[in-house]
Amino acid sequence: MALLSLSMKPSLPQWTRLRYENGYPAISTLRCIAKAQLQDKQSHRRSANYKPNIWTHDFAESLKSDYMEERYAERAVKLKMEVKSLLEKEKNLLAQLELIDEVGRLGLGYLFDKEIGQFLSSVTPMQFKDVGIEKRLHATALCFRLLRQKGHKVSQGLGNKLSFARDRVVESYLWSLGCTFEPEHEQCREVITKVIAIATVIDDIYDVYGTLDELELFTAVIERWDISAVEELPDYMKISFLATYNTVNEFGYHVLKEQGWNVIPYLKKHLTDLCKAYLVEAKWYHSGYIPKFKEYVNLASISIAGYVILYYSYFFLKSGITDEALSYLDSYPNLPRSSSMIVRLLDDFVTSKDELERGDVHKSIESYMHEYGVSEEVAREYVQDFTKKTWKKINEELATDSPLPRAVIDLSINFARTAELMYKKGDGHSVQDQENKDRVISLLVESID
Ligand code: 0FV
Ligand code: MN
Ligand code: MN
Ligand code: MN
Ligand code: MN
Repeated sequence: MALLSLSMKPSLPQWTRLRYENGYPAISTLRCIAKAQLQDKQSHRRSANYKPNIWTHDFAESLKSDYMEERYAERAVKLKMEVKSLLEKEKNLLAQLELIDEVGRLGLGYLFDKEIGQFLSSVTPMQFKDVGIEKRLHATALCFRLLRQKGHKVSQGLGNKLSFARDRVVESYLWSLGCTFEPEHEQCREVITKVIAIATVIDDIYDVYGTLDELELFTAVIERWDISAVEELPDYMKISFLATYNTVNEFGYHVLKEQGWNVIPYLKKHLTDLCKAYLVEAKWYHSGYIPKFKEYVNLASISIAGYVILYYSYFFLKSGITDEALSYLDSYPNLPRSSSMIVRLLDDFVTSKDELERGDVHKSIESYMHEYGVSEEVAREYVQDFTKKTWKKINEELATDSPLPRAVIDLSINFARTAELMYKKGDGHSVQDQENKDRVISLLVESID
């Protein structure tokens, strides 16, 4: 009855005498209506003129399988084992995906549900790096289809549009924990995590994915900080811009609410400086320009995102905002500069080989090699020595008066110390190998007994 709304007046044959109960037509009345409608329809039935069935009952009964004998059952078990071991042993990602696809197309996927499920849920974006560039799109598309067929929720997202970029929230959180570990700085850790996760994606846009025209546009849109400008961007940039815009404005909202300062213009300025530094590096790369060592490190101590991280942290360490500290920070002072420099050099030490192979600006080691015509070994020694000297500068800086609160000074030093950990044995931010996985698990997951 609830289905019949009061406004739905059934069209009734003239001879129907309506009887109502509680304001609705009574059941007997409705039956009467249905019967009348049925009789009405039966008078013009149609036929599709289908032919009689050719598959007679006798035919169906006569069918038999040649494969019912025991020897076939034994063979099937053996073949099943062979396919299982193929699924486990195949190391090549694309070959593995194609094998799963073929098994599925043969209608045999259900026999290997567990193995296929385990494999698909363990695939990571980094594995696609090992698939040759000419087959990568095919491998990615195939993986997406197989995941969806198996019922995994793969958002056409973000994952699809930004599949070129590193998704490193956990590692970003580890950085934040290294920068400041005290319980009361929880909010600051959240900010650092978000800033690093976002900077990692934006860095990949500038280094790997974007065309120079797109990068110019993105930099301009960040500088304008205008939501309507999002329409000018390609789709993958729209998502990155909106994530950045919303996150940074939310930071600003919190500071305004809790400390009474509108810091959005400062947050925006430092983010713009970061993007501008990314853009200069991209231009150097695309034009084939090899910077001099000093020219490179001056720019690259900005492009490591250290200023943004330290500047944003200042607002969330809750040690009080002052005009003096703000204008001091705006002048790119020594302490954040030195700690950013150390992070930059340590990063270059373990990432520049891959970066250059992939196509990127010459980093510290390579620009030193090029400028002075020395071997990689000599350049590495020089950069290592430069890192040590920068640590000494930090120590000197600690002995001088600073308008920065102690918490910001500690965080600046801890940022560089965290890089020593993250880049100790390779790229602990980007490469999720056993060593780096173990570090995350021992620091964040396992308890101390
Ligand atoms: C480092 O990656 C990275 F993830 C950056 C710059 C974003 C956040 C900052 C930190 C993790 C400190 P990558 O080696 O690709 O950076 P560069 O600047 O060398 O392209
Ligand atoms: Mn039909
Ligand atoms: Mn990069
Ligand atoms: Mn970069
Ligand atoms: Mn790097």
